[in-house]
Amino acid sequence: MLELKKGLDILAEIGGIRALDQALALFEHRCDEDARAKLGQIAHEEALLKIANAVAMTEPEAVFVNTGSDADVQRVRDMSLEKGEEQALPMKDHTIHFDLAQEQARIIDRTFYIVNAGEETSVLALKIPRAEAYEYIKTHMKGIARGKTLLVGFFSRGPIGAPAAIPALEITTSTYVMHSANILYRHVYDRFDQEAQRAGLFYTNVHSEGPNRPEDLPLARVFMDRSWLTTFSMFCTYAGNTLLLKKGNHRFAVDLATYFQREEKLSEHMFITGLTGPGGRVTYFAGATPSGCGKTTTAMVGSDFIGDDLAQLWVAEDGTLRAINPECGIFGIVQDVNRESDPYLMKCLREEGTEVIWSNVLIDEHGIPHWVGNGEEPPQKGINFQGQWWEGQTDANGKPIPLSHPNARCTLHNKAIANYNQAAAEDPHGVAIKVITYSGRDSDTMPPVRVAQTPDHGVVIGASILSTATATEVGAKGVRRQPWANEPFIPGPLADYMDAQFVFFNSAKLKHKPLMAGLNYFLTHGARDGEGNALLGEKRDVKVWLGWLELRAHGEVDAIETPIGFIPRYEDLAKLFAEIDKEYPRELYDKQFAFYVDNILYRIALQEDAYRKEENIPARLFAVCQQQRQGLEALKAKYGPIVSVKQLTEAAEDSTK
Ligand code: SPV
Ligand code: MN
Repeated sequence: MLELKKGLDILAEIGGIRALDQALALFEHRCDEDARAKLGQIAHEEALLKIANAVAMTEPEAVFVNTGSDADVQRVRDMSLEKGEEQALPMKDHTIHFDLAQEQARIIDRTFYIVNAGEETSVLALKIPRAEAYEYIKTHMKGIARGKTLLVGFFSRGPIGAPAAIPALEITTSTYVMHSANILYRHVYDRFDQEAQRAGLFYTNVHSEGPNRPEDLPLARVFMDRSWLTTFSMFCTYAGNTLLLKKGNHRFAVDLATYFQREEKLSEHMFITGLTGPGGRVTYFAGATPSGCGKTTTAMVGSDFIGDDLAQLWVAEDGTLRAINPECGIFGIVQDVNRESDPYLMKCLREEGTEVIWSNVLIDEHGIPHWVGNGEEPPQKGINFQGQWWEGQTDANGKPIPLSHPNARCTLHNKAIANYNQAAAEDPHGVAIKVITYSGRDSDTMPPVRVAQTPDHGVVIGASILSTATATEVGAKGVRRQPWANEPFIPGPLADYMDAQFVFFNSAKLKHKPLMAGLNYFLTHGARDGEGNALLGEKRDVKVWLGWLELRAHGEVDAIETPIGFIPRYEDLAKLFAEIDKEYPRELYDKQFAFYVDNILYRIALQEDAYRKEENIPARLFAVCQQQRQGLEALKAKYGPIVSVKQLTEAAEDSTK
């Protein structure tokens, strides 16, 4: 069980500042008048101590306090250009930032949870004993900011005042990190004290890139101190490792939901988007997708986009499920973003008027960013994540080097995106979520869409997400289990997280239960009696799968019940495809929704085997697996290993007779 404020407070121990008067004396000594005046507006003692200890530990030459004022935001941007962490591009308000070639993604091998004796973590994560982490941080972060300016920012993870919003401090020597925070998060400097009071806590993030040389990268670390809600990050720059307001604090939010707010809150790796249905109604979805599996694209399909990465969910007084986006911008993968599938995003990226930080794309001789899959004529040469690049360039193993890194990204404020519903996104009441989706990268097993019969079945869909490795993690390979697509960010044992999910979705307080659905866009021809790895579907079909769920959430379409959930009828899908001007042959439907029973059984066994290796996994998971297996085996006994939709329909009718 996790306990807050337990064990040595590493930051305070290294900083040595224990009382407010010591903090103020330090500010007097280390800060100029401007910084002192700004800090003077903050009364929250614990926050001032955190800031003072970060200053005392890192020993910067100067401190810059970012209040979020226009002048401060501009100053951070200017500093970044002066320092060289970013370069200006010809397009107004566009800059480029490069991370070292060896650090193009999250460094999962150097990312640790700091634990007290006896505290358990997810079997899929790394942990480090508190005393060891203390030694490491003391050795490497003491004085790490010498000669640099330490930037201090006050942010809110969510619309200010929302029940699930939590304030956070970002303290970093990196101007790029602070510039990114200015775009991706809401400032709360003016109301930090009240918000920290209301939320009862705040997060702290301390980062320094150090000398930013490849030779320091083996020493790079990302540490999450779960007990003190504080992150430490050093010798790295990629935002997923350094802007820990994002996934570092998300991990803490997962802990809080799992251990202290069961039945009330969830913290998920989900997009939030609204889809307009019949009569102009807007139905909100929250969807989990592993990093690099199309989460941003799915979110953009909505008419009322809210967020593309994280969702804080809670049960409101009226029994509805509500959600806010802790962020207000996107740090999105640009590979395959093009005019056809992502028109709104493309407009922001290719036309003047939006502030954009590009990272790890190719910059051509005219200063124009390019990336793989943008549907445009590629340049023959330029500068990319590894330096000079030319068409045909190969690495040490003779492998072609791509024009842009597959994890190259763009950072921009959501308000620039045409389908962003800013009023809804800023509403502290959140939006009412009616549909939850879970998807992975599954080439051969699950149908494009299925709806769980019960909350328990829904939780099991989330628990069973699989994905092939993506470029978002350094060194990741093969097919990975990605429970809830949140696995890289679940600090505690998966059993605890799973239990919290069962409790939440079955809670009597949650009077309006959301539909829980599995999505899969990645079925291939090869897996359905055809040939090759080409997909059976395409990006724009997502609108149909979501559209069908929208109707289903309002009870307006019937469905075929199967052991693994309800699947759509052909007629309903054909109508929705007609709305996007696409023919939908029955033959394609039959391929997409036929059950290859052995594949599904194999999948269930894989999940059971993996979960049996862990302690305390709720029995309900195995009960659902068992039920599904029996249903599937009965189908197989009757129809053989491949069951057509016609047979599934017949079986469903038989069972209700
Ligand atoms: C992801 O990889 O899931 C991201 C980017 O959203 S980051 O987590 O910041 O690395
Ligand atoms: Mn993400």
